[in-house]
Amino acid sequence: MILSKLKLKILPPILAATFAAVSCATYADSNKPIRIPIKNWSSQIVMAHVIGGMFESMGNRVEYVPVDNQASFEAVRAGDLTLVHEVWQSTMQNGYYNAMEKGGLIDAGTHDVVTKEEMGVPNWVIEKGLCPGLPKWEALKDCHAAFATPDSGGKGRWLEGPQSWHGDVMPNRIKGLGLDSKWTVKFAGAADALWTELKAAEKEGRGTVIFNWSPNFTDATGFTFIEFPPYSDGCRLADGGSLATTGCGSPTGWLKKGANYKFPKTHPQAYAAFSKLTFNKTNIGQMAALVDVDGLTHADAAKKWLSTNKDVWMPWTESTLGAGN
Ligand code: TMO
Repeated sequence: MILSKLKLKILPPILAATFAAVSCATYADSNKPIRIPIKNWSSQIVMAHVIGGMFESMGNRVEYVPVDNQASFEAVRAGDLTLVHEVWQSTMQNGYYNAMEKGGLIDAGTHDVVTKEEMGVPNWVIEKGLCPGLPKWEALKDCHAAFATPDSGGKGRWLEGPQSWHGDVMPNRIKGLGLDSKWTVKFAGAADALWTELKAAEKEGRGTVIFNWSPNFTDATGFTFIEFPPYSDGCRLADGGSLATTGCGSPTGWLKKGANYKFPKTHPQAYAAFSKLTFNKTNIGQMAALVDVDGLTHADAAKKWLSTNKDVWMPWTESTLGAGN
């Protein structure tokens, strides 16, 4: 049914309102599910369900898709995933920008936070004097014995995250710093193993060095990143660096979102909300803590976060509903 402009002018108000709603439907989201990645650290998984819950509140359908972190950017490019919502600059910018350059992945904005992914110690390790001189890295030259574990062959142990997170960055770091005769790197099977190690080391009163990141729940519990030589572009072996430079620390960085280039067309309302949303350090720390401190499942943590933070997220979904009128 096509009404001429003339007829539209004389429509009774109620019919005009109906007509406006119909024309608004032109801008409605597709009922195809929005495909959201599930990775292997808590804030990412909770945030996936938070964003999915926001989309559902707008009438959209969502699907959660378990993916390998580094493969996820290519999957967004190819359209197998609709979006990525936690792109950490220091470990993921290569995959993100490669997918953008090939075409198919678009920048969907930046969270309101500064990120860091680095080796460090719980504050009580410093308070107990287990490695005098921390957080400066040079302190590691003399204190390795207090950080030995049954699997470390007498060396101090760094417990890295799963190898799929950063490959050989930390083993190369130890070599670059000339610490490989005193320290060794072990990879955790999953993020949970890092938090188990924090609890076990505290109980046993032994030193521990683990990989960690911020924002995370440990921002509130007390964790200190070790200060390594400053990062510079290309310092890491994988980026063309040498043994002389690969001792560099991790850079601070941004936390970005990305989407398949079709998302704004297939789901204009959901895309508008997704591009507007930006979580801060408190929001992200809470999402992790609901699981890693309070013991909720990821899905329940997201429900709880959504119900207690309506003032944070509703402006992003409400301001898009009715857009296009
Ligand atoms: C990718 N991560 C935030 C776990 O370092």
